[in-house]
Amino acid sequence: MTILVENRGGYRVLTLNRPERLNALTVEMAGALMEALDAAEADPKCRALLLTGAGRGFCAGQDLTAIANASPARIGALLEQYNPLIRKICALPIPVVCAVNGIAAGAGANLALACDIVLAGRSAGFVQAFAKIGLVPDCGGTWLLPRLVGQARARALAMLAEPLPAETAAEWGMIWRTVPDEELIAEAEALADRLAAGPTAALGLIKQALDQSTINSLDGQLDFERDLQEEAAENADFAEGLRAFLAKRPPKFAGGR
Ligand code: LHQ
Repeated sequence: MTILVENRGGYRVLTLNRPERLNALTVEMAGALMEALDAAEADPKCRALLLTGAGRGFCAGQDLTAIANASPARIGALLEQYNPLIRKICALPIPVVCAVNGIAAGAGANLALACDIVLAGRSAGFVQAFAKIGLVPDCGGTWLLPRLVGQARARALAMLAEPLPAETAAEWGMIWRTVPDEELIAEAEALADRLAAGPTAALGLIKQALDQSTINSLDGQLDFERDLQEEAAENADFAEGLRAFLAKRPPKFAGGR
């Protein structure tokens, strides 16, 4: 199985599982990941996701052995398999944590960056490997990178295709933070668990608001926030949050979407 799915009550762990190839992506794997994302979305009990990789790497991007003789049209067509994954992760109404357990290269780097909160082991790294083989960053890299780290750093990362240590990625604001390698999975699980106990509908609306901010004017965004706030306030978790605050106790969010 190229994607492992583990149900942990409130959240699910999805593990890219081709460790002998540093979890390089294939069409079959993209299909399995898409199925797992769809299943998570359809299950109201699944309130967060954790994405990670098996073995010493997170994901080495497209499996290059699988495209050795591919025509340019086939290369383009392959992205029709990968793009829906990025769209789906960004549009999922639940938070997605990524635990980058080793090198994240090419499409693998951008798959990680599409997640909501990215943790990385201290020895992990990110490489926009595309230019090394004469390709262009894909899977949202040219959109995500300049927004995360600014144009100057995005251009150098994309054109030089040099590995960026996870620590630097965190300093630059490309990811949330690094943790010692041996603590990565426990930290990521604790984070997913915490998010899964959160006000799920509001967390989904927060994703929407931040995404929309990239295309809205301040004026438009203020209106959008007002509408989302009304929607959040209609959810029982808002009433519970208020009650808990006033009673000076921790909230117990039901997480209805
Ligand atoms: C791999 C791969 C790999 C196959 C390591 N494929 N075997 C493009 C085209 C079309 C549509 C879709 O999207 C894309 C987007 C892309 O993602 S293009 C970019 C593809 N990725 C790369 O160019 C990265 C290639 N890999 C590397 O540069 C290195 O392997 C990195 C820096 C990731 C890791 O280096 P090391 O830690 O030194 O490991 P390694 O190179 O020894 O790799 C371990 C094994 O995994 C090795 O196999 P072997 O049989 O020798 O043990 C590699 O051949 C294999 N592997 N990446 N992408």
